[in-house]
Amino acid sequence: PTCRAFAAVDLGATSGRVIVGEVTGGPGSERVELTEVARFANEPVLLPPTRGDGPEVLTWDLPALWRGILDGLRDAVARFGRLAGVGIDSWAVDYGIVDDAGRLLAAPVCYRDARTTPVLARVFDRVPAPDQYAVNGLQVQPFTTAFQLLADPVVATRVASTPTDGGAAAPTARPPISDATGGGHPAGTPAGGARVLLLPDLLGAWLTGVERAELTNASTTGLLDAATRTWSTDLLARFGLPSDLLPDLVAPGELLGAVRPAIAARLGLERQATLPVWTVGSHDTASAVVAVPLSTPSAAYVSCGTWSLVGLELPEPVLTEASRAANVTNEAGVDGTVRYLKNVMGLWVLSEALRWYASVGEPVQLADALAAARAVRPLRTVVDIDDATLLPPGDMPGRLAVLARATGQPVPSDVGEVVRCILDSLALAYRRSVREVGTLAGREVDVVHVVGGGVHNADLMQLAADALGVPVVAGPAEGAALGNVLVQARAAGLLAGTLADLRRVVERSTTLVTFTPGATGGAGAAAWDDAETRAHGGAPT
Ligand code: LRH
Repeated sequence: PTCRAFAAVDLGATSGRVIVGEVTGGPGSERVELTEVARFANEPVLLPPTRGDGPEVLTWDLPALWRGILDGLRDAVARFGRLAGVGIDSWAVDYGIVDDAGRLLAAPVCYRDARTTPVLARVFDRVPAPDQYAVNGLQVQPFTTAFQLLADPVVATRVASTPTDGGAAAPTARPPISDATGGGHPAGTPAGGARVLLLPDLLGAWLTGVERAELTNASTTGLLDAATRTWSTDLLARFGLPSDLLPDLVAPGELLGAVRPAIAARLGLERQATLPVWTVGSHDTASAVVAVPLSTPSAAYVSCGTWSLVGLELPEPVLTEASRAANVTNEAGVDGTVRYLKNVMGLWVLSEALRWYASVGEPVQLADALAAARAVRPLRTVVDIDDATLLPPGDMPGRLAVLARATGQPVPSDVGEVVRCILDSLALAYRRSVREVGTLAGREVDVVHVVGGGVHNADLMQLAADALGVPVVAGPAEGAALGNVLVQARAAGLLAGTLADLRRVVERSTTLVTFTPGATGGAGAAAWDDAETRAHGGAPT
């Protein structure tokens, strides 16, 4: 019989998973059944310099991830006998650089590291934000790949070593944007065979020996033209980056290559000749959006995990000045769609707060923290959860206290008050973001779908419904893995049709739970309006 089991490698910023999705049922009634085969921690580590007093660098433990992936795939093969494919997705923007022989030059740096700060001070003078947005349609975040590359000493020493007089990118020999780059690149300076590979592309190249840049994740680099969906040679030149630093693009749903024989042997693949690696929406959010059971253009989504990505699926990018000013991003989705969305800081703030309590000797379980939060007065203290101080790892309760004081609100002082503040503030940000994207895209949102691990947090789902004032439909929880499997299965010919057809498979495969505004007597519209004012330092009304 045909093999119908696909392995999704889904890497999140706090854990990685290998999940097998089996396609069952006949044409028109297919379902996908997910089995979690492996789950492994993903914890970045601070690496100090060996000399001087430079900062420690927050670095991904890539060898541990690679080990987790191979062990997981081996378990998947052992359990399912054969696999019809592998697809890889992960968080966006981060990358490894390989040399002309394909050897990794340094451990990839975590996007929460502060290394881009000096670059950010200069990059917008050189390439004004409106010029960037007009081409890439991308939100401004300190961790955008382009800014990381400009702060990367590997780019400086291995890639940018050709001294130049400034060339086309800097006609008057102005200093480079980056401290790191030796002298900037004239457009077209070769990268000496070095290549930047986003993490899923790097892992895919390790598995297959084929170097490509998958499109959805490429759209988070700041270097992709949002309209043409090709690398922007113009932006590369203006940033002073070599034009051949990036590999050729590939769309999701293609055959990347076959797993190399040496690795196949390690996976115990005796029962099959080859194992294909399919390209999927390798940006986890792109795969998650595939699995959102959207049924109308007026439906919005929240991909709720470490981040909360709040937005709409659109046929075309919105590149207006108003959209740029609101920092709404146009990221590439599967099948030519646009993920028009806002990054909300997400459950990171909660998980990092709990990690902080544990680190100071006051460990608390999530369930107990949520129970304590339930007992706190609704909307007691609300902050702008997207405040930049909440991005790096550290003392979340302390940072929330600073934000509370700055806006003249009661300081959340125990676990319950801190967690209540986080959940209320997240729901408030969903409300603000859904309104913003709806207005800018000209859509009146009447239902919001939530996918990702956050759907297990019923308190947050009800708060979201209360804040948004429209029904919230929660599920599936493993959105990214399911979207990953769906795109593989379609590429392999086991599913057919458009995203709408794939979403019917999602509906058949998942139990969705609807949360109705006010169902548990939560705060009403006026209270959320008032909270919005307070979160930004306005007096309560
Ligand atoms: C979510 C995510 C998000 C990016 C961020 C870096 O995991 O991929 O879409 O903005 O991580």
